[in-house]
Amino acid sequence: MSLALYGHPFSSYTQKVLVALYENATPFEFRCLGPDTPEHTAEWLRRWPLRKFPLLLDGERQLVETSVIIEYLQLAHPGPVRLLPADALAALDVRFLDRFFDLHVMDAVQLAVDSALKRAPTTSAEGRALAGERLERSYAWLEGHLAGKAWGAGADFTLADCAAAPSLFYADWTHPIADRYPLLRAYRARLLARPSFARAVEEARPFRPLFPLGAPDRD
Ligand SMILES: N[C@@H](CCC(=O)N[C@@H](CS)C(=O)NCC(=O)O)C(=O)O
Repeated sequence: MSLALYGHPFSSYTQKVLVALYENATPFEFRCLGPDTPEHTAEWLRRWPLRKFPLLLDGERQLVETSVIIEYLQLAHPGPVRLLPADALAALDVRFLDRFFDLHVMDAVQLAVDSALKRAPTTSAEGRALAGERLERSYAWLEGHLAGKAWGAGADFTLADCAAAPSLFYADWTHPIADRYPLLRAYRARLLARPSFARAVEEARPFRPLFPLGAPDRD
């Protein structure tokens, strides 16, 4: 069955799935949710009225929630890069880190972004300050966690890194990762150099003016 992904190149959660697809050179059609292709938006909303993207279509099977989508890709379209380890306990560590990046990094970024867009009950300044406090706690924990690791969960690139790449990318734009976190800064740089994520970042570059907090002139 052919795969189709509904999403947007600048969206962090779309990028999380794009990284998984690019890692294994999995063929798929990208259906961009934008003003030029209203038919994709209509189909996405028909299929997922909860209005969250990305959404993956595999024939008539549809999947939402990026962690589930990537688990599905590992099961139904596996490639040379195993995104979930075969060992069940090692896979649990990977799932934990995936949750960490979504809940303790990306959610904080989202709070700052939503506040800036007036989609949250906090002012832009309050949202950014709260996000900064949360991100500081996450950065400190990650700095300790990353000691001795090449990738988020150890020696291999996994689902955890698919989640880490866009979340740390945008987190650093929201609340810069300070010099006191050298391992975390180096990990973010390694993620940016990984061809799968480098490609996603390039494809999203034209949309940088959309970042409501102002995109810095780097990366
Ligand atoms: N937990 C969801 C989060 C998806 C999500 O929040 N996607 C954002 C785009 S990056 C979205 O749909 N935003 C639209 C909105 O919240 O209205 C997942 O992992 O797929």
